Amino acid sequence: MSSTLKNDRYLKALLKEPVDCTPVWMMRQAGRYLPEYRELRAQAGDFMSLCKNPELACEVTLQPLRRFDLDAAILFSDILTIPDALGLGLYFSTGEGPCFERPIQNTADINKLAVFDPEIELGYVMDAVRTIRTALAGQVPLIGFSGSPWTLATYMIEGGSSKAFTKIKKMCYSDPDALHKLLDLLADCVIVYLNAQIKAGAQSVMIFDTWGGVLSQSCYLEFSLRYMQKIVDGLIQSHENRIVPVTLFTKNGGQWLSHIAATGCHAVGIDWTTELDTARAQIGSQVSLQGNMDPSVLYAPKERIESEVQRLLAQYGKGTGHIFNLGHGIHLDVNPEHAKIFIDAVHTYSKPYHLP
Ligand code: 1CP
Repeated sequence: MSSTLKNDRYLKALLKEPVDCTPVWMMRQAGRYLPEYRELRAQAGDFMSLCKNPELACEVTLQPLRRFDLDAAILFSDILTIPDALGLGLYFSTGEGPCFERPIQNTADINKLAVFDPEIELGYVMDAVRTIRTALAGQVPLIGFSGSPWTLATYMIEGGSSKAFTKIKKMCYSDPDALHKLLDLLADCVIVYLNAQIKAGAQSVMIFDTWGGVLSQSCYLEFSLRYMQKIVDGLIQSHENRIVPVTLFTKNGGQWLSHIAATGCHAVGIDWTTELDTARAQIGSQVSLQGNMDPSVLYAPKERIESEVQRLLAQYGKGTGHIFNLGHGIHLDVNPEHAKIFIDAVHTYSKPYHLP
């Protein structure tokens, strides 16, 4: 596999090496806001059929790169492949989001779980990574990803998406030992899963802790960050003669930045509720920052999108160490033309910030 990259801005910024302009990609950049995605998804039938077919997963990964000047590709898959591989029976019912046939209901259910072989149980993900890497032909780096143990556990215990997280939060206080057992196993699963993605060709990895921000500080440290720390410690550090940078993103985790940076990750994702200058002052000497434009800005007219990009670039200030992104996934009803305006604006207006 060739490791020559035509555009390595994203990897360089993650490692705080100088770049010519600020790299940019968008969380959920492949997906339902793109008409070409909706067309392919209608043909495939359902979302998991897209994920389980490496050629289709590759096609969907590349769709946004054909439209926009993105600096990274992200594997098209989902965080819930892990619970599926653990035997919970994932399905997506129309309009309801993810569901499990067999959610975790008691300690006995947790005791039955065992770490899988990712090349077997999640072989379709590794095939997708290999197919995408070949198809990218060094155009931009490929990001692999996983959910954090806490975020995966919320889906496994609540049985799907949740707003109040009552079952798992009850467990934090009524049966913490059982929850720790589950989170520890999930951390082991994430380690083997991400290491397999790295060996298959992922050049950087990101951990999505979408629901860590619903916890109190002490519960966050005990039930979420502790297991992300275990993962950071267990990941392959370099592959193909390159460091494999790790990004941790706890949505609504702005009050815990110094704890997150202390894990030894390379970059910390921030959402729009945290200011880039505050975050840089706090942890910018240790890690790079990814973020943080409110995805709703993409509903605004061109001039407003451009002025918001300029404001955020000025807020980060001069030098490397910033990966521009949205603070969370792109909304389903955004006009793709607005995404293009956003991406081009980042490249155009960031150049002065990278002059020597
Ligand atoms: O076509 C469809 O109907 C499926 C919609 C969809 C898509 C496009 C789902 C279902 N997952 C995805 C892809 C996906 N999911 C990616 C692809 C790469 C990209 O372009 O970014 C990634 C990285 C994810 C990760 C993911 N899935 C997260 C973490 C990131 C985040 O957005 O916070 C979470 C929480 C999920 C769970 C999930 N997957 C899908 C749904 C509807 C949900 C539930 C979200 C919720 O509980 O609110």
